[in-house]
Amino acid sequence: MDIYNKKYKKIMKIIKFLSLIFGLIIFTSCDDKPDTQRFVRKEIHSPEALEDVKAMNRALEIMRARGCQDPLSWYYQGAIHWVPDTIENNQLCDSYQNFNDSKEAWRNCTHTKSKQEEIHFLVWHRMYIWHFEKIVRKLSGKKDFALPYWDYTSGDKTKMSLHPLFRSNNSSLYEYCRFDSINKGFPIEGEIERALDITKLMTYDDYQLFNKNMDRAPHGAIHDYIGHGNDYNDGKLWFDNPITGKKSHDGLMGWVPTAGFDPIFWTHHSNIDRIWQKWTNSDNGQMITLELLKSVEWSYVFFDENGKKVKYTPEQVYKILYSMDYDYDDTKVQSKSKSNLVKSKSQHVLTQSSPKKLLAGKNTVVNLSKVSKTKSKNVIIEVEASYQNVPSGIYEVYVNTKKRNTKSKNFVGFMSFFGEDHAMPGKSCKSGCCKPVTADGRTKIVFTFQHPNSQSWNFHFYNHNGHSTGDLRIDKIRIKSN
Ligand SMILES: [Cu+2]
Repeated sequence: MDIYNKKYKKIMKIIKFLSLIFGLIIFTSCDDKPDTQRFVRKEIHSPEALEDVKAMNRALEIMRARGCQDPLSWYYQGAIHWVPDTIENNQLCDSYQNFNDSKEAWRNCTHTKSKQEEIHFLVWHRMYIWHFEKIVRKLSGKKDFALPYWDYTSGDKTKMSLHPLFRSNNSSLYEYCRFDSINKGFPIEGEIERALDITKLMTYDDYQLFNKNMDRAPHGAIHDYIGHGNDYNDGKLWFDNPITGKKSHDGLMGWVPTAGFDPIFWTHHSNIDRIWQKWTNSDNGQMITLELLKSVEWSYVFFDENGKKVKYTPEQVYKILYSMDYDYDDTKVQSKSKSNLVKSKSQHVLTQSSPKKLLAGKNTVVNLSKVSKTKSKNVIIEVEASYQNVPSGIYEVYVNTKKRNTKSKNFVGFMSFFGEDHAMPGKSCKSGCCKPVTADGRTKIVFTFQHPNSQSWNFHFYNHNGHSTGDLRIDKIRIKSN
């Protein structure tokens, strides 16, 4: 009996040992091949990103060699963002002469004048660059490829310069139709640096307002800068535009219909996507709701890495939006566990004024005479402006101070005009009208900011060089309860 017992214990020990080894094998093999791989988007100048930049270069070389009919070509992918309405004698794509020749999924970005579809700005671009990333992964052969991001809001001069592979003229990531300073290796500098301060942006606690203000700066500011530098209204810059085949004051990035053709576009939007996720993860951040996403109809059609069309319903977009297969090297892409703040929808006007004041010189002051009485901590400020000629440059709005400091509590926000010269001919408006106009026939634009409540409202509008204001006019300012 004793011997039997000893043998039994020995066998049990062996079984235990074997099952431990077996379990370990299963565990480690699972670890090696996770069901869902997560990709890491890296800061473009970091040593870790170098292989990804090289992979992007390889892929773009292949994509540039493919014809514009091919969804995996450089041209097709750029045209999904937008393509000029007419291109006579199109050297790069002879099957496209005007917008009637548009191919599936072309001309779909969310930068149009109506501003209705702006609610899709961050979401659509997230989906767009994600599909591009899959294509590059496949074509480059780099199985863990992730789209690098250009960290221009860091304040670090090295990070704010263009990656060498994007400015070496034998690289497929090079584009000569850019503001030459960055192609020469200088960091982003000058007046634009003010618009890259995201301090105020990160204080927003409302998705719509965050999305709107992000679109203006840093997003629009970077497009304008790469397209024309700080002072493009001077009209000194001339580019041979390879997309239109004409001379232009705009580099590719400075104009919506050509922006998607400059490879820098992808790393710019990778950073916009990262800042959005950083905000989402912060205490102030809010997720977009499905209801909001569905409030304006918009097309989500892309191509996968095999060139197959993928069409998403809003529900499908919403399902994957915060559970993407990538993270950033400093930010996790994830949904929020905290539920959205429920806000009262009953905004009402506390005070308003219709100054109809043309901006002149560096500083224009607009005073609101009436004092607003409300107990709420924050208010909404709506600045309704209009113009005949699209203004250029960046404008800073302050309240109750002459001092310019984008970190101060008097700083209201930025106004910029990227996308304002962009209508949608031949495309029926999805919602509302294409171009809101004032009673006297000027193009209207409304900037919406959140700001701490105040007893007096003396607005200061700044334009750094004072001569690019064109005929920009401040028509109305409304202070609303939040
Ligand atoms: Cu953009």
